[in-house]
Formats: sequence, C-alpha cells, structure tokens
Amino acid sequence: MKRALITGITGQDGSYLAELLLEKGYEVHGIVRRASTESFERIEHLAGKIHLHQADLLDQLSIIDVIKVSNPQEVYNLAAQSFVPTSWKQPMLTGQFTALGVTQVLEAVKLLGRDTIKFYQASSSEMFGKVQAVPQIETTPFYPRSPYGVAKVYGHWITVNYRESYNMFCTSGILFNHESERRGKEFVTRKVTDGVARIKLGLATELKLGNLDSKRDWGFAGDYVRAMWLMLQQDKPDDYVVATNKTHTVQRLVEVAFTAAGLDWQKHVKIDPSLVRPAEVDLLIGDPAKAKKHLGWEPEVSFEQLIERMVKADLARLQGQPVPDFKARGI
Ligand code: NDP
Ligand code: GDR
Repeated sequence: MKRALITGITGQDGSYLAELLLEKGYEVHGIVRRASTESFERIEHLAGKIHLHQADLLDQLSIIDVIKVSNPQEVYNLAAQSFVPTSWKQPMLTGQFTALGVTQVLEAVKLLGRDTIKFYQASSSEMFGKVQAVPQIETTPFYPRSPYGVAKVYGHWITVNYRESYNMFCTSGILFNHESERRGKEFVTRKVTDGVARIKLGLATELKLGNLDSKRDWGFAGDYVRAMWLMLQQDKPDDYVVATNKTHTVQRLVEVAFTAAGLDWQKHVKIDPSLVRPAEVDLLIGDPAKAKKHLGWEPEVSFEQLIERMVKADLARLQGQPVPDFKARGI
C-alpha cells in the first residue's frame, strides 16, 4: 500500500487531496496544528480513514518525527499562510511559514528519505505578480507583489535547489487560483457566493468588496489536486503550471454569482477602499500546455459551473440543508 503525508490537510486543497488519495488506495497521513478549539471541518467526514499527527512547519523535530512515523513515499507540502492580505499584516510570520517552512520539510525529507520520497511543493501564480508575459508559463519570470508572493518564490526556488543539489525528487506545481464550496470565506469567490446567499435569504443587504477590475484564472480545486498527484507519478521531477487558460474580472465573478441567485449585483455591491491592496496583481492567466502534454491533465469544471455550484452550496448551508457534494468521490 502506498503511503502519503500531507501538510495542510485541514485546508481546502488538503481535504480534496486526502479524498483523492484514499480513493486511489493510499494510506493517508496528515499534519495538524494543536489549537484550543479543533477546526477540522473539511476533513471531519474522513475521520477514521486518515491518520493525523500533531506537528508544525516551524518545529523541525516534529516534522522529522512525523515523516519517520508515517514513512511516506510521497510528501505533499500544502501548509502555508495562504491569504495574501494577511501577508502585509504579518510579513514575518508569512516568511517563516510560507518560505522557510518549505526548507524545514525538505530538510526532513533529505534526512530521512532522500532517495525514496517524492516531494510536492504548492507554488502559486502569485509568483508572477506584475506579469512579464501573457499567458504565464513555467519559464515566465517572477515579479511577486506581496510578502506572500515573495515567500512563494523562495519556496519554489528552494524546491528546485534541493532537486538540483541533492538529486531529490522535488516537484513544484505552479497553481493558479482554485476554488470550491470548501474555500475559506475570506477569499473573494467564497466571500461573494456566501454574500449572495445571505442577501438572497434576507440575512444581509450588501456586500463590501475591494478591486473589481483585477483578473484571475479560476478553476476547481478538485481538478487541481488531481494535477498534484499526477506530478508525483512521473519518472522525473519538474515544474508545471496548472490553470484553465481563461481569465475573468472580479466584476464578472460578481455578475455570475448574483445572477445565479436571480439578483442584481449593482443593488448590493459596495466598494470599500480599505479592501484594496497596497500592490495588486492585475492579470493572471496560465497556459497549462505542459501539464496537458506530460501529465494528460485538463480541467473538467468551467468557471461558470464552479461559481453557480458554490452559490448553491452556500444557499443550502445557510438553510441548514445538506451541502451538495460536487466531488462525490464515494469514499
Ligand atoms: P488553506 O489556507 O485552505 O490551507 C492552509 C493549510 O496550511 C491549513 O491546513 C493550515 O492549517 C496549514 N498551516 C498553515 N500554517 C501552518 C503551520 N505553521 N504548520 C502546519 N500547518 C500549517 O490553503 P489552500 O488549501 O487553498 O492552499 C494549499 C496550498 O496551496 C497553500 O500553500 C497555498 O498557499 C497554495 N496555493 C493555493 C492556491 C489556491 O488557489 N487555493 C493557488 C496556489 C497555491 P490550520 O487549519 O491549522 O490553519
Ligand atoms: P488571491 O485570492 O489573492 O488571488 O490569492 P483572493 O480571492 O483573496 O483575491 C482575488 C482578487 O480579488 C480581489 N478582491 C478581493 N479579494 C478578497 N479576498 N476580498 C475582497 O473583498 C476583494 N475584493 C476584490 C483581490 O484584490 C484580488 O485581486 C489566492 C490564494 O489562494 C493564494 O494562496 C494563492 O496562491 C493564489 O490565489 C493563487
């Protein structure tokens, strides 16, 4: 039986990846942080099927210990401080978790399983920032625009460096924005779909947003974790862009979400200047041609399907109804 270790298993991607790996017959291990109140909502339905270990990215010994105990063939490093605005408020912590945290995991892998463990790093389209080419591909130069983006550039290059220095199997997936009904409510897609559902149900009247003009290449998280797994099934480590090759403004996202609930967005959306970022990433659009060619990967859910599904899920959740399981992985 194959064994995998996921850091960040309680996050959006961690929960989908855990499901995918279980479906493929893996023994799945995950790292969780101790908190006074447990918040394992996204993986509650997997209780008893996965193995959870207390550790923290910044506690080197705890990471080494978990790798020893779980003895994985694959390590997926998804843990990070992942919210861009927080990275301006907590730049040091973001650097420690999102940048140096990667080295901590790589060092543990080097120590314990350098020749046997395949390592995946969750890199990000935020590394392209002020974009130097359209669309963005694996070789497009990076120009990050936030402490988060800067930290992810470090995480990407340290992964490449361990690959080249120690001949380790280290792969970096440069993933563009991916969403789902499990997305944190602070990210714009979920903030909008949750806001739409609240307005529809009479629980709110307005939704405050920042910049409506920025463009993102949005896909479905379930599709993107499939790409992560495929990257570690290759014979050689490499870097891959994972995206849909389509881009939409935040305003278009708002229009699709409000229309899905039969509402007029212009009556409800207010611009709040405090939500505008000190430096914005204006345009992201990724070309996943390499992932398609080498991994056979393609996205299966369109932007409109994704947003409409998220609105439906938030309406159900707020009404106390079962939230539709769009993944329906049958585990
Ligand atoms: P989430 O914010 O939903 O999840 C982040 C995870 O990291 C949580 O499980 C969190 O644990 C964990 N974590 C944070 N800090 C630490 C730490 N010090 N020690 C251990 N665990 C920690 O992120 P996503 O699932 O959306 O993203 C997964 C990864 O992919 C992240 O690295 C993100 O930066 C990257 N990424 C995401 C994209 C997206 O569009 N979703 C696109 C490109 C990259 P806890 O629950 O305890 O907070
Ligand atoms: P992003 O995602 O920063 O691209 O990072 P987010 O959804 O936060 O922002 C997308 C765009 O929407 C604009 N925006 C708002 N954003 C938020 N969060 N809240 C608002 O009210 C709002 N109004 C407008 C933003 O300015 C931005 O242009 C995500 C994260 O998952 C990262 O971890 C990941 O690496 C990248 O995607 C790829």
